[in-house]
Amino acid sequence: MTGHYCDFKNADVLLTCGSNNLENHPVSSKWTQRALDAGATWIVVDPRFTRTASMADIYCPIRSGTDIAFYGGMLNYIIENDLWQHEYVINYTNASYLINPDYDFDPATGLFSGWDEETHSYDRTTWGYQTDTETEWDTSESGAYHWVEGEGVPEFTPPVLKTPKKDPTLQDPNCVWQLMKKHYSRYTIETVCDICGMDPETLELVYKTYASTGAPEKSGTILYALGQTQHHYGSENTRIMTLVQLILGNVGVAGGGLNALRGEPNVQGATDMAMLVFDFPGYLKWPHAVDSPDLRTWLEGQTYSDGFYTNKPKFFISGLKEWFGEHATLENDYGYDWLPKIPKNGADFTTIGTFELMDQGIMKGYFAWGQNPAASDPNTKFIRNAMCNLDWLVAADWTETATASFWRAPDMDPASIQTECYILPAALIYEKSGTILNSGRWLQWRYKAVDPVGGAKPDYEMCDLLWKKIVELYKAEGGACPEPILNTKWDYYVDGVIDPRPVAWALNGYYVDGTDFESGKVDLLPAFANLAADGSTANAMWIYGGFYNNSDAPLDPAQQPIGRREHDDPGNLGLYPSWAFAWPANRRIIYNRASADMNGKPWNPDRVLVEWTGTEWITNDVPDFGFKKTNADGTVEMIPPNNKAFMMKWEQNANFLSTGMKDAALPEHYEPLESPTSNVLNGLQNSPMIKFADNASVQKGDYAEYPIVATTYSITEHWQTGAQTRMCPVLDEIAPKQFIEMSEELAAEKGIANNDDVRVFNNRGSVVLKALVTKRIRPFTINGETVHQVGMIHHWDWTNMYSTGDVVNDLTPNVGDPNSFIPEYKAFLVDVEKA
Ligand SMILES: Nc1nc2c(c(=O)[nH]1)N[C@H]1C(S)=C(S)[C@@H](COP(=O)(O)OP(=O)(O)OC[C@H]3O[C@@H](n4cnc5c(=O)[nH]c(N)nc54)[C@H](O)[C@@H]3O)O[C@H]1N2
Ligand SMILES: Nc1nc2c(c(=O)[nH]1)N[C@H]1C(S)=C(S)[C@@H](COP(=O)(O)OP(=O)(O)OC[C@H]3O[C@@H](n4cnc5c(=O)[nH]c(N)nc54)[C@H](O)[C@@H]3O)O[C@H]1N2
Ligand SMILES: [Mo]
Repeated sequence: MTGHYCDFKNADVLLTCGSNNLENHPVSSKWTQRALDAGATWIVVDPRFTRTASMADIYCPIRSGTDIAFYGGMLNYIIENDLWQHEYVINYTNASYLINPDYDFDPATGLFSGWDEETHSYDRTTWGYQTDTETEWDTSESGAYHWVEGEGVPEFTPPVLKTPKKDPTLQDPNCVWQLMKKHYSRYTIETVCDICGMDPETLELVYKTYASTGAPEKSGTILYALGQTQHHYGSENTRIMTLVQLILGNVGVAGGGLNALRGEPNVQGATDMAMLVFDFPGYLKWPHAVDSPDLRTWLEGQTYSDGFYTNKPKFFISGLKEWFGEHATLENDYGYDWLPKIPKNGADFTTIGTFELMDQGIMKGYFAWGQNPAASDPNTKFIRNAMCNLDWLVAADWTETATASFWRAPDMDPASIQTECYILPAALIYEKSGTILNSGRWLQWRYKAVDPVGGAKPDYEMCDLLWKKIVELYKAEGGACPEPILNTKWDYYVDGVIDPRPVAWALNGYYVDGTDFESGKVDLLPAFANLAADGSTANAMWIYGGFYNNSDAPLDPAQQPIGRREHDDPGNLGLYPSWAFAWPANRRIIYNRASADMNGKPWNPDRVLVEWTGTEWITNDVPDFGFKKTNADGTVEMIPPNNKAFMMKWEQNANFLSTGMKDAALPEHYEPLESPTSNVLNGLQNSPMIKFADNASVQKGDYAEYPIVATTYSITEHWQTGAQTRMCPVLDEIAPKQFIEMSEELAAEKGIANNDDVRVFNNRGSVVLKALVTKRIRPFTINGETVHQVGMIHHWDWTNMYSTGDVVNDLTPNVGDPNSFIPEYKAFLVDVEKA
């Protein structure tokens, strides 16, 4: 999230699209309700009339998988009707930047320029800017980048700042604005309705209502989650929402922003910590065998030419310093060579790729640690069978999940499966302490309430036991490459016992001199601004810098910024800066410079995040821009307003057209892998970069055989695979059975009555669920034909003592997005019949 839950109350218009936030994120409703009480309008866009929709002012149905068409149409509507925020777009975005004249998008082929059929990827050169001037970093004694020359800083050639050519009148045919305008001019109301299936009046009302937030003083917020992300173009779905929010001037303002309602506790923290295969903690890039074989190539490839990421070497070297401690030195590139490198085809090691490796017998051992892929991952029948090829499987969980007992699934033959399965009993959240982050990026400390039951242990204790054994073996036997293991810093103990508080010191960062974890003496860094690239600071997660910085009480979370619980609220905007700690730097609304005009005057005087008085900045939120500087003589000077509102980009302006994504320069509509219609917007059915679609395991189904669009989702009463909630008899009593929602029309066509058992099937699997025949789902008219959609909840499997059922993921396709590798759980084809 760029904002946080409390900020919903500041919105003039709320748009929930691709989330059922009342059901899945109930606390958000407290803040959306405050907006409604203050007169806001709420729009919900969802294939079905959800519990959230029942509270909204406007409900707009949409066929699953077509959100890019919906938002592309909105962009077109806003541009055509001149409803965009001119001053914001011209000054704070790259709308005026000139793009390479060879840039092109061809609707006939559905491809952007630079497509290479052989490598099946884009060369993104033609999506880049035309350069105006080139500036080298000033590393002289008085220069801003003098630190590059410092002792201990590894040698690298700093990047050259290539300032792009611009046309502030936005008239040049090669400027981003004109290219974007042309691109979305194809997305007319009629075309969008044909693709998405809503009626033109409703669609226009949605567009008009949301576009009203283009007025400078108005703000609109978008709440989204899996309805947007779980598609093979899920990242582009997310990006097109950014385009809408930028064109309306809704990013960086109170009551605006892109608000992904996060899922599992603690998915925000896990993502920060590099749960994704291509990440290094704090959203830095993990070393790659081809792109960054050594430290120098990493530094040269990753360091930005301008903006805040010019500091990346400081974050990364401090990261290595924490990873390898005293063993990380300038001479050995701070241990860079000891980090494993992502091989050329890194996709193999994503979740979907992992099971292909298992299927091929290449991956022989598997840890399912606090996850239940035999029920939660796509194409679970294939996954169960792939698991049979494992020599061993370890499940660290508090209960015997479907994964731990995959061999016991109704369709398996245990006698023929040789996999050795272990369960490590895990303590649950109430039985251990540590940090957790909410959707708004707030770090909070959780205290242990009770001791773990039986032999269960906190996950970090299990890791520690495992780690010690591995080190012991490497010490005794050497092995192929013992250095990475033997040189890793692992001293997170208090009185000899593994403990999350020393981990917090590492996450916050500290001065290496003056710190010795083992004796408990730490010199914690005030903030990430204090990080250095010369080995003098260590930090496991630069974005957390400052959350745990009180060196006088290193063992007491309550005396740290993370432990604050004050209610002060400057500006009365729900910022609560003294409640817990929000990364980065306790900033509640990211890009908050964009909340004020070029003179630093807030667009809305009642929603002041930052304001330039003429001599200084008023700051209700922590400023997200260079707002002051310290001179050589130590005096501090305020920096007057300028156009640098997005300092995490090297341009310091937000991007509409961009080279940042692998699959498109501008988000473009493609159909889901399995779709009931053909793509009418361009000549390509699926995104050219869809991942894993050629794998035999996918078994793509066709419309002729499986004519019904299906989606999956959650309900309040259960949690994901139900491993936890189906163990609660009260929850099973409220929500005892897995159901499929279908329209009255489809039910009549198939001779199905409410509460009947229904078989749902496609090439991958077949499951039996209860029919929930409802008016909440209506048939769509898509490109002139009637198309039915159904929705299924997915909280069941064969395990559990109270409530069992079929695994809905037996039906979902194991294809993914090329940027995030998220599976396409939200749109695929099935057929149904009375069981
Ligand atoms: N009680 C409870 N709370 C939960 C969870 C739970 O299992 N139970 N899970 C947690 C987790 S891990 C997560 S990630 C979040 C998920 O939070 P949400 O994303 O809010 O939950 P979902 O129910 O998966 O899907 C949201 C909506 O997307 C709609 N949808 C389906 N396809 C499309 C589409 O193509 N476009 C659009 N616009 N909408 C579509 C569905 O009809 C559904 O109403 O919830 C978290 N909260
Ligand atoms: N069809 C379909 N499939 C989906 C989705 C969908 O919308 N549709 N949603 C997807 C999403 S967003 C998600 S996040 C995934 C979720 O997928 P999973 O994470 O595989 O599902 P959970 O049921 O949340 O499993 C979490 C497991 O962790 C255990 N656990 C809880 N606390 C702890 C702990 O402290 N330590 C340890 N070691 N274990 C613990 C629980 O008992 C449970 O077995 O499912 C995905 N699958
Ligand atoms: Mo999730």
